[in-house]
Amino acid sequence: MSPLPDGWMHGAFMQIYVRGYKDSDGDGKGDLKGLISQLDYLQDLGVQGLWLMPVTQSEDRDHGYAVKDYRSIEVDYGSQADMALLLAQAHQRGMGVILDHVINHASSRHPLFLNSASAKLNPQRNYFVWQDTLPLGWSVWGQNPWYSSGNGYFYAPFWSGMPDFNWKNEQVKSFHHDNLRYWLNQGVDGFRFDAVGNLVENGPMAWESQPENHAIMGQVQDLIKSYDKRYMVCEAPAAPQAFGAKASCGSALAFDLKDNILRAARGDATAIAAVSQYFRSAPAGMATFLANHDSFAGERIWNQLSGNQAQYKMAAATYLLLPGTPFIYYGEEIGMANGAGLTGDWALRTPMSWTAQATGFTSGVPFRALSANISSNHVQAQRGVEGSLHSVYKTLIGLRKRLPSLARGDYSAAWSQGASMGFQRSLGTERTMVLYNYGLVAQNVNLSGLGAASVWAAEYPVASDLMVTASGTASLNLPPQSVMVYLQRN
Ligand SMILES: [Ca+2]
Ligand SMILES: [Ca+2]
Repeated sequence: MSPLPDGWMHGAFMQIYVRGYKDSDGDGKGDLKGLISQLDYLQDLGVQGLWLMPVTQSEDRDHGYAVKDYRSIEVDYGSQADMALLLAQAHQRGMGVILDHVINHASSRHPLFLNSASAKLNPQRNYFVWQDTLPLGWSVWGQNPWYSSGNGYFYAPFWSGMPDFNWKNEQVKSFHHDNLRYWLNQGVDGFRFDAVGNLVENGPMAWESQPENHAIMGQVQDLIKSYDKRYMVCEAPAAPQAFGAKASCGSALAFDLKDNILRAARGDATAIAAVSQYFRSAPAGMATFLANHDSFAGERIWNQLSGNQAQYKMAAATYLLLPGTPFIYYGEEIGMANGAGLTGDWALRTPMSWTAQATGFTSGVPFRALSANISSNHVQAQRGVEGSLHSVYKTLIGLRKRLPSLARGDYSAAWSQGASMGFQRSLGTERTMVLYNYGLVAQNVNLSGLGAASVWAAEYPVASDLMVTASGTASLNLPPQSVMVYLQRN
């Protein structure tokens, strides 16, 4: 039985790069013990789930996606005992922990690949994708994905050091299912699956989002859901909603929503309309987010919004109050900027800004440059400070926690008009209404279709009740760059 409360997976998650989060032993690299020491911080923020980027042994010894072992913990991060302690401590705080599972590829130093590459007749040859002669006509993201090993060509679209598994081989399925069970049996609460759009290849023009991928992930979902209160979410940037469907992953990261949220935060009426419509058709299990660890998904939000805090708060208020499961990227809640002097993915994967100096992260020398705005944007400066980004995140996460309709209710009555939008959420008898004005001037909005003569209490911010007329209409004034949350009383 899971120790977690029902519906825990509809609360806010924190995506954590363990190497960058908190160092416990002074070697300059974050680790599991360091993360455990910050669980109180995460609980206080209201987080209900943690997504840990890969934590098992990797060849890269950095991001961890070049997996060398699917079971033993990365030595920089700690031990199996540390993982068990993390799970126990997180569960005590009502938080679930999901692990990044790299299902499409492994490190070229993984024993299975070394065997596979050793000889054409090796019994493990077919764990990976091989051709005797160089296949022609392939271009994946502008590159030839085939590499020579001396006795054939293997397929590795992400990097020659990360060859793709052969998902047409049933043994590959068993291998991954066994590893998933291994972690589930230890009490892990689920997984984030990497690159599920790339599982099966059917030819040079058919290497992405192939129909077989959905069946593979549907079977994975069956396995995971056979355990109590587990959760999974998939990464499929090219087709998020198809993988978010019930018969596929059941939940997928909403790559097709984040840019419109940021445009909405800047006041773009077309984007505001698109955001208001998104969950009318998108699977309710979509996982919303603004940015993550990959530069293809954008820079740190602080950089994307040029440090505009009012817009930043509007973006947060948008995805934290929509359906689905929101994923916060570590440091986002304090407006951490890209790393100083870094480019690409490294700029997004810097030590967490706990205090104004590196000493908040490590007593040693940090493994990478710090965030460019650590002197101004750090936890110590913002925690408990009214109006800070941290306080706004905490308040919004708290609203989602306190009002179950916001966390997992239906989505209805969505509208937008210029710089404003609104929607209702309902679960059982609880009905909430969320209203936004992204514009720089106040907006008067006329609402209709509300319960005749109903009364709505302002849950956020403090405001007077909203009184609905006998014909079900109400009008109110939305201040510039504001969000209002109402709860129906009768
Ligand atoms: Ca360490
Ligand atoms: Ca593949």
